[in-house]
Amino acid sequence: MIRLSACIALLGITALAGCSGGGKEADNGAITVGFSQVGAESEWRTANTRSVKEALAEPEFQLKFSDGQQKQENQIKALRSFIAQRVDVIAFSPVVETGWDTVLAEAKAAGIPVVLTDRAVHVPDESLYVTLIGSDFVEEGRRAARWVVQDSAARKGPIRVVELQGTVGSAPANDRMKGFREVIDQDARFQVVRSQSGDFTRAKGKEVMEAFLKAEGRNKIDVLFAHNDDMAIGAIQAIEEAGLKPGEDIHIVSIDGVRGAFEAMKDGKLNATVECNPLLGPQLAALIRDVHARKPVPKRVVVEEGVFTRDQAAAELPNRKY
Ligand code: GZL
Repeated sequence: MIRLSACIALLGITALAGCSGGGKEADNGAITVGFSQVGAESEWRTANTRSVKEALAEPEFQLKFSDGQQKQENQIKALRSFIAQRVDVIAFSPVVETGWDTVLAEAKAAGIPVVLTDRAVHVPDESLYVTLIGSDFVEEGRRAARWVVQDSAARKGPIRVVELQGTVGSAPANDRMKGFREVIDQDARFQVVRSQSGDFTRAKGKEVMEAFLKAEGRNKIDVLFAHNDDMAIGAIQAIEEAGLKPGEDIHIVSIDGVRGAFEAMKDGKLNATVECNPLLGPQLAALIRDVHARKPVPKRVVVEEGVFTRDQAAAELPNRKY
């Protein structure tokens, strides 16, 4: 009930800002949408951008799209530009969780509703955004750890784990780490011996894995947990260049479920990927339509996802949509 009243309260404020809310519909009556994307850092992000652009290409929308290049200052600039252009709705995927209070208050003052997609923000006042559509990253971290525990069932400890974290301060990095630790810390055989950010990119994932291998020694790492497939794919290159067999000498679990992960699993180099669905475009378009029409929407829309392992990869690959 609190959530619903928060949405209605915000929509009430929006209505007070002017009969058509703060936004200025396009000349053809289309809903003007300002979308600020994190960047183009991973296969996941590319698929997410494609899904959003396709869904908002419909004639009922006029999309203004901005690529933040993984920098918060670029996203804040884009949000301010959308406010100045008086778009009807702002949607964005925040690169990090904090530092949005001021610009979101400016959007609220302008009577422009904000829809969060993919990642969450930490703000003192939850009326600064209408809804968040995205995955449950804590559960994704738990699923990765549950796979590691069952994959290591026959092994004695100590089982040495290294972790490639996502972008520092981002919701997926914070929450995936939290979920993974919640499960893995219940089994004394596991030791997370190294944990460092690879910023969700292949290049950085490879670089940090090289450093892990150098610091720990070639045969001292049993498991790699990567917060996304792109960093895992970069790490696989580092493991091979160190003369080890990824997927065998070092068991690897990552998150996203992008095509590259299924190809790596098919080659036996990645052991499992936890799905994180980027195809949010259609659901986002429906939410924007409802928010613009001042219909109440849920404060949180969670996307359903699964877990895929090496033995399923060949059969599943043709079905993958991203
Ligand atoms: C998750 C998304 C993350 C992906 C990464 O919803 O925010 O950002 O897991 C992407 O691949 O870079």
